[in-house]
Amino acid sequence: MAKGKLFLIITTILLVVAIPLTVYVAKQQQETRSRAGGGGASLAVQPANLEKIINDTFTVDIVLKPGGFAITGVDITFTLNPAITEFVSFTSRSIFSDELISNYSTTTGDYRYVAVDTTISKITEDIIIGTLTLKAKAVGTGSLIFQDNIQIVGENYTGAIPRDSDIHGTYIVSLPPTNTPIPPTETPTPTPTVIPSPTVAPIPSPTATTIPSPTNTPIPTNVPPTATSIPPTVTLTPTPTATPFPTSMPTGVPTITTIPPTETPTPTTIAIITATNTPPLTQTPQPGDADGDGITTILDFNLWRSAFLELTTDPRADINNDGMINIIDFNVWRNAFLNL
Ligand SMILES: [Ca+2]
Ligand SMILES: [Ca+2]
Repeated sequence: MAKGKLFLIITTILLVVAIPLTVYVAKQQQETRSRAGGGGASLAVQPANLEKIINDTFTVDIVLKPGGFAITGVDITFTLNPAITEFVSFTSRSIFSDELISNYSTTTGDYRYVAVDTTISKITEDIIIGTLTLKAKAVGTGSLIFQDNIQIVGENYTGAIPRDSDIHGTYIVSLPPTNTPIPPTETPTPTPTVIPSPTVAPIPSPTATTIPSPTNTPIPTNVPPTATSIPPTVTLTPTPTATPFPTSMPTGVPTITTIPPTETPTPTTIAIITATNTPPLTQTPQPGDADGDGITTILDFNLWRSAFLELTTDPRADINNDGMINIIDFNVWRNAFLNL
């Protein structure tokens, strides 16, 4: 009986421990699976929200989140609000072997960063691409927006990798706290002396001078001097004589209004000519366009890379059609992509 009881107790203990353990392990496996097959790659700016004082210089990191993919190239554009935050610099962390474009446009506030990796390495973990230095330029809300035309390419994936939602940045710039000038005023001796002097000075001097002078003028209204002051105003009657000029003006106006109507037909004809010119321009073939979608992008690079590393046997990777897939094809693509 004692042995049976002991067996029962041990079995119960084992069950109590085993059930939660099994649930825990199952949950962990599920989480790992969901991470691996995540929504897609995305970008984030860190920190995403900051409050800054005007003229402050600060840095934010641009982070690439592969989301379960093996990243081999990025074509990123993010837009700043140049009226609020001034671009100072972008320091790349050189995580890709080839940085093709790293450029800021002061006119649009766009920063474009294009980098590919021509080696066998690829990015599978969240990583900082570079650090952006900004300066709080004016009071308001600045922003850092990742653009929709961003392309991310990766190993074993044809075309652009699906995108998960990006984390954009918001930077609030305000004036230095008005409390700073107040502290000095709090110092006992100087403040009291400053306050009384301005308050006394403005009130007596202007009020005294203004009040007497008008009050004096109304009183002598009966006195001839006031009458003499009216004549000067009468001398202004020459101004009405100026009215003849306006009358001549209108006569000039009608002649002008007739000219515009005759010119308006001409623009309409120009518009038709430009429309007819547009179709033939679209017929130019694109060098470096390995996938044949009409544009040279990092997707073409990725197609070449996969075949070059013998991960695929896509004949389209032979960009210059010489029967070989080698770095010459990469160079053709690169020259075309960079318009060299
Ligand atoms: Ca293409
Ligand atoms: Ca070739």
